[in-house]
Amino acid sequence: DGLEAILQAVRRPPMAEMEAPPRARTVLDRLFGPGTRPVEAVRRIVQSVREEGDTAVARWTRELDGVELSPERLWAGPEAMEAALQDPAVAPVVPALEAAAATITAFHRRQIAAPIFETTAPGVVVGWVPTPVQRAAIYVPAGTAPLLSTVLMGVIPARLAGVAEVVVATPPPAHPAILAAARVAGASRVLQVGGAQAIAALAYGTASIPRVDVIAGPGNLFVQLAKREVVGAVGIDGLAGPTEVLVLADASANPRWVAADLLAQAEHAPDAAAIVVSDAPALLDEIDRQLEVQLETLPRASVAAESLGRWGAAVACRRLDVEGLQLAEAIAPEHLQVVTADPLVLAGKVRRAGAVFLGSHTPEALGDYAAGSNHVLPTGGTARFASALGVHVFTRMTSWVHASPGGLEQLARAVRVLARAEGLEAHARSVEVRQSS
Ligand code: HSO
Ligand code: ZN
Repeated sequence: DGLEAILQAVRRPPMAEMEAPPRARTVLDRLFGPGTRPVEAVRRIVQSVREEGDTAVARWTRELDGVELSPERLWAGPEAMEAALQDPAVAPVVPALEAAAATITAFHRRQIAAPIFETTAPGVVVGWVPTPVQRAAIYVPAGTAPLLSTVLMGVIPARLAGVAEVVVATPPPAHPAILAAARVAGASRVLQVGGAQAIAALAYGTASIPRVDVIAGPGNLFVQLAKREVVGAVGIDGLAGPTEVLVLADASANPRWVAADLLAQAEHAPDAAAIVVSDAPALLDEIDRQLEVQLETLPRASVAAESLGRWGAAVACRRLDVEGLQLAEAIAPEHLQVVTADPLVLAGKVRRAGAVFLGSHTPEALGDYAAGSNHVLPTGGTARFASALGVHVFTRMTSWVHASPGGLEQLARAVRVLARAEGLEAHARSVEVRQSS
């Protein structure tokens, strides 16, 4: 029916089947042979970095980024980060970075998990104790624009988790604004390596790049495929696909504002998706007109227009709380904006969305930068099971168990019986040997 047709239209192919964009296509053909798929190219890059370490990292950086890595340029340390804060092109942005860092810190601080302890039987205490990972890497794509805000979204939760060393990885040369943001967020240092080679080096370690425990952050198809390749050797936050917004709007919505929100999503990339659903057909018509008007003066109009043409949709429905909600649940969008007279009513029924933005004065852009919530969110329907980036991604939970002599007695019978039922006699005896009688 209608729902299925819409889902077909908005569902992107699985990552492993995705084609490289035209520019990357030429490079892949040259380096790996004609017709090589991204997934295969990434596998080869990851494997070579695993086997050859720094040599392979330097080779892929030369081939793919056209940059000659030298040992002194590989890392940007505290002095380089500090110097970037004074860069005349960056300094005007620093107060805004600090303001955003403050709200992100205030919110993410609340995510720090408290340990729990439970007496499960007399004399037996079991704990669940949060423990930060030792080293984490935040990947920050360079692409068309340096994503300063992404530095904050990754580094701040890692620092709050208590991670001892937080590195930012970004393609060389790191933009000074990225270095400045890394400093504001409290990163330890910046690795000037990008792409699949960066992910492989961070996952397995090389002579000059220490292996990390968790890699988080967005990145292009190659970066995500590399994360998929190394997961297990290292923890990852998730696999980020193209960004999306679904707007549920009723007749009370301002068409100019909704159009502006759709364009804010569409300007990210040609494969970004911006969809609006409304029970007011007149609103959809007006949004359409507004899109045309606003596109005319948008610097990234060609990107936004391509995105809207390929993945944009305006859907009329009878009832937002029935069909609209159904569509939201089926898509499980990264961002959901509820622009209705009473947004809490609808938002309260949504179970599958990366982030929900309530009401007409809450454009997604607030959450992208400065509200304090995280903008690294589950995409491509993964909000069915995944959550926003947060302190939990950098935190492991360790179980603690303590028994007193009486506690051991309490559990002894059950352990002996179960151990012998499993044919594991040594397990049973390890309890028995401690029993007094
Ligand atoms: N909307 C993007 C995040 C972002 N927007 C960064 C601007 N800069 C994905 O959630
Ligand atoms: Zn955005």
